[in-house]
Amino acid sequence: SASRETRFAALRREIASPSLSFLMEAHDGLSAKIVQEAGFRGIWASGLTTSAALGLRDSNEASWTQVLDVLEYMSDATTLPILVDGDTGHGNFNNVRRFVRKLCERGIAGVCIEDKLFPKTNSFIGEAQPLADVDEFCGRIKAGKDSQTDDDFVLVARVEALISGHTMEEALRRAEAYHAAGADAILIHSKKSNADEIFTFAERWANRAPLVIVPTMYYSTPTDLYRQAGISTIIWANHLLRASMTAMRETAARIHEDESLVRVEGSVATVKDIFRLMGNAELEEAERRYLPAR
Ligand code: SPV
Ligand code: MG
Repeated sequence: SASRETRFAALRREIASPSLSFLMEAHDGLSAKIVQEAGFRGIWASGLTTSAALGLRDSNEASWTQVLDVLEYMSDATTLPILVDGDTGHGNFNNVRRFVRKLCERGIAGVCIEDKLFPKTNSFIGEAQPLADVDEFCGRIKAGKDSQTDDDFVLVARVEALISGHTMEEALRRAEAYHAAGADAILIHSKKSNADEIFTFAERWANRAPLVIVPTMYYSTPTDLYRQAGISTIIWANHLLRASMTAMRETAARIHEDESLVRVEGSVATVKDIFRLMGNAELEEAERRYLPAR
């Protein structure tokens, strides 16, 4: 039954199914709960926003075990499958192996690794970032797949060729190599302000494996066009962190200026809402069951 489907199987189904799926960014337990409450069926644990929520840059400043700790809070906070942004895999094939084993232990349903070098730099910074050697990156993919302890664990290989200024041919060559190495899906990334190169890639890729996209920079393209192009999964990659930055800034500025809470009270979540979202009702029930009656 659906209630017994593992999170690994749920993510695999989202990515493998012919219908368009959506993963919404979260970066901690609270935002993970909000993604589930909104009705999404999966979470993108973004490296950019998980880092930023810790006050760090998207440059592997958080160690991989610190990322794992955040993922555990996110996983405990929801029943949704999580695709984690594994950056470059935190090193070579051997680091990928250990990372994948630890993800599987904690019920994290999948990982995306990108074909760059450790320490990574965010794709939207600078030009012509160096790419990993294709064969070396294929080793990372194989090592990751050989290390998964659940058959449904999903490994997405992310192609940075277009971002780094390489040709469409190079992007396709890399995607084909990563697919042959065992990747379950290909994330083709672009930083153009329109989706032209995404559509060209999708057409030439012709569904050899599911395609995942991240329309952060080409945000104005209508979603139905991705459906028609046969895209598997869209990642809304950073918008809860960005929304919270705006809300926190406005609220902090208003309180600072007014030396009063009067103007913010009506526009912030209530304290009761916090109790509800964190499941305080369950604790009260458990107290009745487990604490001696008074
Ligand atoms: C992230 O959310 O960390 C990503 C997507 O990797 S991007 O910022 O577009 O590289
Ligand atoms: Mg990232």
